Amino acid sequence: MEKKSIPVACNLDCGGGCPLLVTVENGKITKISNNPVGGKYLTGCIKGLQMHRVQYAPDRLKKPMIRTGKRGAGEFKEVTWSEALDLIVKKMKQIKEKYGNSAFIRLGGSGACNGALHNTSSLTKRFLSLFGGYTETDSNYSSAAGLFTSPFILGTNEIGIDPFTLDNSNLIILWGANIVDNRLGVPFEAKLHEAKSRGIKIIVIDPRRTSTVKTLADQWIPIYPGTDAVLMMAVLYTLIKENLVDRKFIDKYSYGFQGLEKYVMGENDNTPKTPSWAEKICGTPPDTIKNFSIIYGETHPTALIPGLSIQRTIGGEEAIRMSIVLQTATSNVGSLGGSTGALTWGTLSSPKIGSIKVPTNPNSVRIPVYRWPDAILGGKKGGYPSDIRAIYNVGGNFIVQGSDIKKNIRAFQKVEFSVCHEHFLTTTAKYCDVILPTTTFLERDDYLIPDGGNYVLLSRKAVNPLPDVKNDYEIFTELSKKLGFEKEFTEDKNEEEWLESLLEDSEIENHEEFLSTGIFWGKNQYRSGLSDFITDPNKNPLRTPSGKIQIISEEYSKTGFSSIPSIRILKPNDIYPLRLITPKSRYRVHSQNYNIPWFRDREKQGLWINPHDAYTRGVANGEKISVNSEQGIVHAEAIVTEDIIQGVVCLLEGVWPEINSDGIDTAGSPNMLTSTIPTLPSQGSRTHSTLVQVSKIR
Ligand SMILES: Nc1nc2c(c(=O)[nH]1)N[C@H]1C(S)=C(S)[C@@H](COP(=O)(O)OP(=O)(O)OC[C@H]3O[C@@H](n4cnc5c(=O)[nH]c(N)nc54)[C@H](O)[C@@H]3O)O[C@H]1N2
Ligand SMILES: Nc1nc2c(c(=O)[nH]1)N[C@H]1C(S)=C(S)[C@@H](COP(=O)(O)OP(=O)(O)OC[C@H]3O[C@@H](n4cnc5c(=O)[nH]c(N)nc54)[C@H](O)[C@@H]3O)O[C@H]1N2
Ligand SMILES: [Mo]
Repeated sequence: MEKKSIPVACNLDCGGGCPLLVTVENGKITKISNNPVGGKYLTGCIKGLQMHRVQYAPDRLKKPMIRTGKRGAGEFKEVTWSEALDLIVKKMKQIKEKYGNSAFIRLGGSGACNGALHNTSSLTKRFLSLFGGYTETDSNYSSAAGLFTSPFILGTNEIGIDPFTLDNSNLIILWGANIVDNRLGVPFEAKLHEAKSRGIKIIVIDPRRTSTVKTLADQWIPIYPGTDAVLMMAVLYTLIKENLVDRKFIDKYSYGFQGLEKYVMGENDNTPKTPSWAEKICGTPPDTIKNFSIIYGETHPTALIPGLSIQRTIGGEEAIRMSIVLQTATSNVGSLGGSTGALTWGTLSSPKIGSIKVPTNPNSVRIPVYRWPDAILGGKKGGYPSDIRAIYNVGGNFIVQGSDIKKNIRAFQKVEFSVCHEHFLTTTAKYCDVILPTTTFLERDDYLIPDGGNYVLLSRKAVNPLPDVKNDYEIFTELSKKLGFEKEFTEDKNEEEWLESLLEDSEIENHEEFLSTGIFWGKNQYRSGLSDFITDPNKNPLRTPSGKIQIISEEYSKTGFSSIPSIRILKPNDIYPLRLITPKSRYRVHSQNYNIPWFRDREKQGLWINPHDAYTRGVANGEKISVNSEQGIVHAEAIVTEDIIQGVVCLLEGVWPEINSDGIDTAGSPNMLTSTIPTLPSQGSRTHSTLVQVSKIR
């Protein structure tokens, strides 16, 4: 019996990037464990360690398929690769000839997005650019508002912290960050446990009592979603009142504080932004706000780690601005153990290693990703830059993950042609005309560039691919050949040669060591974004008009919004009195794993609702309820729980919908309820700003 242990890197986009060891016996995976090279801090989670359940799922796609029934019906015939690829080539040529290149849109997001070579987004962009161009989906679902806003304030998006810097923190604030389930950088959870055992206080601000609250927090501060900027204003008010702002630091490193101070103290509008003022909007008791502000102002350094959640709301841009303001006012920016207050996940550079290049898109048409269905349905007449006729989807399940599922379905129904590369017959795949079965990261060699952490990993092919399944790279190579640009796509390199050249193009000097240990650690694991600026602001000014932190930004006001941080929130009303949040599940990566019973059975599916809200609606735990929003209706089971505050309900994202003949989803899929109207000016996602009503189904 042959038994091997093979190093792989988990390429699931769940906030991680973990070195794993796969035990293979007679060609079959028998175990996945942590690779000791990751040490104490780089350890896998349940999704990576149980990845064999995905690999060997009976519903993995095994053959190319062409649609035979109506779109969405799930009726396909299995075909040969040449039949499938020939049809794609024929359709792509026809559409290009008739409408031009902007008629193609690229969709795709989370699937294998951290590979150096097998990177769904880079490969698709490369292929479509060499084909002559396409309509690009700009920014991303995750962090559009944050990434848009921070450069106005800080001049850069190199703004994160390495998880190891928590060794130096004396207070840690997880502001809408559910580290235990979402990771947001692999070492964070272990580092938080260490901080806790050192006696460092950890405060979590979240509408839910999350696993992070339960296992790590000293204090849980509840808040209504989408109101973080309000709470932050009241914290700033208290810090000013209690003389806990660092005026010297503010003067030296920032621009415009006095303007914001006037606003916060109510000098312009007679409304001081006091804790009692804030309570009415964000629901947090004034004493809690006051005590929290004092602890925060008195403890240094403090790492304020925002989740991405606070900016996936209407006005999420303002929450990011204010969180930078708070860290500036308390002189925590750029110090070891502090943070900038801006997004920390994926906002520091990774060690240099080559990655497959994306040529410039010859067709410079772009639309914000959050609006892809609007762009398809609206076209040029609706004010969008192109009339889209074809969808090329790789590494995304956008019908489920995009907001407003019914709209997404209409968009897929409108186009003339759609293709996807997939592992499974997802909801999105069901609406495609051609589906190409593709490999998992366990079936190919790659390097992994994680989103949070100063290291790169080697990922070896652990098992042979299913017999008729191909790598995305291979698929695009074959299509390029048929379309006449194979040489440009491959640069005459096979996958092995690519991997050699990407490693050549890296800062890794000792290749042998990397290839045997499977890990390369960047030189410094204690980076704190903007520390150079803080050390010497004259020598290293920020790339902002003032060279300093722009608490007031005249540039920002050119976007049509206030030059000083302001407040924009979605207020509940009589028809839709409840705020719906749709966070991540611990057992899924977005919609991945939903189809695998083992993962689904780990967690109760349904709508989290507070006992008070359930009682006033006559709903008992486990009963069927209807959740309505302007966009749609979901039927689900009520999970009556104190783990969510009154006035807020929660459906975990990533549920494949089951839409009945009345247009109602009976699986509990949150994007049936969300809207594609983005937060502005970033055009970012606002999935945590949705208003709903809940009623009992009688
Ligand atoms: N297990 C798992 N982990 C993941 C992912 C996954 O699919 N599964 N996806 C990864 C990806 S791509 C991303 S972008 C990140 C996303 O990371 P986040 O956006 O931070 O994740 P969420 O789970 O949406 O929200 C985090 C927490 O914020 C709370 N919350 C929601 N709205 C608000 C609000 O307005 N204010 C405050 N204070 N709290 C709020 C939620 O209750 C939740 O506990 O996660 C990554 N990690
Ligand atoms: N309501 C609500 N909606 C949300 C969010 C939310 O918080 N609430 N979060 C948003 C966020 S932050 C994100 S990032 C998006 C994610 O949105 P998506 O990117 O659509 O998310 P996934 O469900 O992970 O889809 C990835 C798909 O890629 C496939 N895949 C995996 N590996 C490979 C591969 O190697 N090759 C190919 N060809 N395919 C592969 C998987 O099978 C899966 O179907 O969702 C967004 N949607
Ligand atoms: Mo994301």
